[in-house]
Formats: sequence, C-alpha cells, structure tokens
Amino acid sequence: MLVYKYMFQPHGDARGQLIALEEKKDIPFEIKRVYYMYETAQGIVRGCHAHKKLEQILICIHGSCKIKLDNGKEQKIVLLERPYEGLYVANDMWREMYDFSPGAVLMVLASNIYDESDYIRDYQEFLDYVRDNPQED
Ligand code: T46
Repeated sequence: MLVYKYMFQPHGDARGQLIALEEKKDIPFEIKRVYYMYETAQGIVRGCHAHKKLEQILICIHGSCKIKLDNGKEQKIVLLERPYEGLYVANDMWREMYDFSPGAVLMVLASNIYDESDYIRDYQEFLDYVRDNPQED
C-alpha cells in the first residue's frame, strides 16, 4: 500500500515561512472545500470512516497527529507534524486520526463538498465495499 505525502514549497525569508497551495498544481485536484479541526480532546479518535468518491489532503498546520490508513488489506500509520507536509487520502480508504498534540490544528482540503451519502461509517460495510469494488493498486 503506497502512502503519498506531499512536501510543499515554503516561501521563507527573514520574516518567517509561508506556504501557498494552488489546486491542480500543488494539490492534485480541484479544491471544493476546506475544513479544519482544533481543540481536539486528549485520547480522541476522529474519522473512523471511508469515502466512496473523495480525495483529500490532510495537513497538520499546527502541532501533530497520527493518521491510520486502511485499504481493507493493509494498514499504515502516518505521523503529520510539519505544516509543509500533506497526506493524500484517496477514496476507498478507511481513516482514523488520533494522538492529537495539545493545540493541534488539522486542516483538510477536499475534492468535493460535504455529502453524508459518500461516507461509509461501518467497518464491515467498508470491507464488503472494497471487496466488491476492487481498485488497481
Ligand atoms: C474525513 C476526516 C479526515 C460538516 O457539516 N461539513 C463538513 O465538511 C464536515 C467535514 C463535517 N461536517 C459536520 C458533520 C458532523 O456533524 O461536522 C461534524 C463532524 O464531522 P465528522 O464526524 O465527519 O468529522 P471527522 O473528524 O470524524 O471526519 C472528518 C471528515 O468528515 C471526513 O470526511 O475524511 O475528517
């Protein structure tokens, strides 16, 4: 299972750093939505679902957190701890976000607007879905 982490180009100078993200250039899809989570309580696990048709880039713009990715066959854990790195998460991928550091802000760029019908929130349903809709690796 391949994990794609983007390293964005910082535009740094004596004042500090700046990251600019443009759709179809730095981000491999058109950005239809941006959301972010903050003040995540200790011990909380977020996510625990998959999407049928959604691409996303997850960027921990402050602090750190871990992302567990699961394609139904393999699992990988990715640490996000730098504001210039972005984790690409495709459709058909179960994701869990956890171990948020105090004050962590996880920002997500998404290829589509919010659509509850795109979520698979039951793990067994997810396993059945990826078995019945196999993707090329
Ligand atoms: C994902 C991971 C990484 C909205 O109204 N609009 C939105 O765009 C989103 C993302 C959420 N919501 C509402 C729906 C729920 O009432 O906000 C509430 C919390 O959403 P949820 O429990 O789905 O949040 P997470 O952190 O479990 O998952 C989110 C995204 O939903 C999901 O697509 O991939 O972050």
